Amino acid sequence: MYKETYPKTFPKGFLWGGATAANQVEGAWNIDGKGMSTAEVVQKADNRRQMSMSDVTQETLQVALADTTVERYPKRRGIDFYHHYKEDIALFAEMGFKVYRFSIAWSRIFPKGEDQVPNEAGLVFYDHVLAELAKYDIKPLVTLSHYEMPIALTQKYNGWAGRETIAAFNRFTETVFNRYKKQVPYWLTFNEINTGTWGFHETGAIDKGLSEKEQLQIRYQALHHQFVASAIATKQLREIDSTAKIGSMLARMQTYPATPNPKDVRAAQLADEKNLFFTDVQARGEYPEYMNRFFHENDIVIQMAEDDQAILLANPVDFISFSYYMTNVTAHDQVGDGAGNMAVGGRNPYLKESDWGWQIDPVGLRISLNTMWDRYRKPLFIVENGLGALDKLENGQVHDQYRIDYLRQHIEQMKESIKDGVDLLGYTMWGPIDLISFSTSEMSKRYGFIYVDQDDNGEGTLKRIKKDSFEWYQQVIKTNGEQL
Ligand code: BGP
Repeated sequence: MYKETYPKTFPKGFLWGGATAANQVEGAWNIDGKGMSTAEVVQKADNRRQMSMSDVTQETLQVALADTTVERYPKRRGIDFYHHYKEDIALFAEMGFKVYRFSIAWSRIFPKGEDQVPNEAGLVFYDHVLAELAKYDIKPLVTLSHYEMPIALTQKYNGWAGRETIAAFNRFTETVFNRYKKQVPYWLTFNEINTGTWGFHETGAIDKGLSEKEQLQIRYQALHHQFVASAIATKQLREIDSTAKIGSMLARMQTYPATPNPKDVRAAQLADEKNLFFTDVQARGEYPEYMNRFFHENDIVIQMAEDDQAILLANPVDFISFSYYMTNVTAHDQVGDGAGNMAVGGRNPYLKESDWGWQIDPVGLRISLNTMWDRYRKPLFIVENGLGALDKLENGQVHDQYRIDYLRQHIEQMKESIKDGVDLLGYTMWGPIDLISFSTSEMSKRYGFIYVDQDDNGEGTLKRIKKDSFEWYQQVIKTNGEQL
């Protein structure tokens, strides 16, 4: 029997592709009826490599609302995918993509969050994107909320801190499920939902200046509202399009103990529990006891409506997706856990790091895959992974061997996990085309197989240029991961 099933490799139909988010590529922030989104009030910080996306205050919000400059707010500009989507999707098709992960900008469909009728022009844009993907037989994987929401909901309800936002979101989800049913086989509700513990970019709630305790209270309450909204969306999708699948999305960060001291091992376990808490709720349908204990010990009170728990329990996700960039190290006496800034965990002497200090750990991907498969027994989907680097364009070429090496090493580990028995649906590397960085709002932190001619000041022709890695990934897909 063992001989019949081994050696395993990537299954037939494995979904190879790439992932982007509306606010990092589309641009066209005030075109065709679009409203302003939370991502578009985040200023570019000068001369700062690491910038907190949770820096928005009432004051900076007022400045941003009145400001129409695009240079100061690069996510308003993106890489103008709004007008280049045909060209970009053709390039994805040329690489052989089986799947493309993108997000729908909620503020294109409901510009003010609670409009009487959806904005038809916004819906039409995604009709076109879907039609273009269908032309090449590329399956869409759509994120419903990727680090943005209509800013009007922040102004009215303090984003997800307000329970009213659940109804607004589920009107949006019902609208897009009805509009795009039978065209989208895979949906995700909230991108990297666990980063809601870091603040504004995920919760849309301004809590700058409050005490740490008050912030925790607001953030976990906002997250509870997202859990409920996600479960309601799951229910809606099952009624509207029973063949489509819906998943959760976690920024997976495995934490290692700094030493074999059992206290350090326990500290690492705790850090890991706090990471997996989110998928525990979304996959199992209930709050785990270790978090109830954490809330109790930290005086956090989650306000729940009467049937919230029943809604969660009745609507767990079909599959679990996650992003994977790095691992962390912790010790029982370490101050803080690095949350709020991905690059500030303990250092691991066995790992190299990227130019932005993200520790590169391919084996950690296998550990994460195996851990999550053991824990949930639901199909997994890697929906982000990649290397942000400072590429050099010379004579019209970018020689990015470092990117090829990074991706190859991670894909090798995926293969090992599949041999270990993990059910892996697919792999959408992050940023197949260069885009605006989430955490720094820079253009120069590049991930793509396709170079975009634009600098940090928004100067450039926006011309798309294939890097060396373009052909490499094309080969990977063509051979279904055999030729790495
Ligand atoms: C994830 C986000 C993406 C993305 C990626 C890389 O956390 O889901 O939106 O951008 O990280 O991060 P960065 O752009 O900060 O390098």
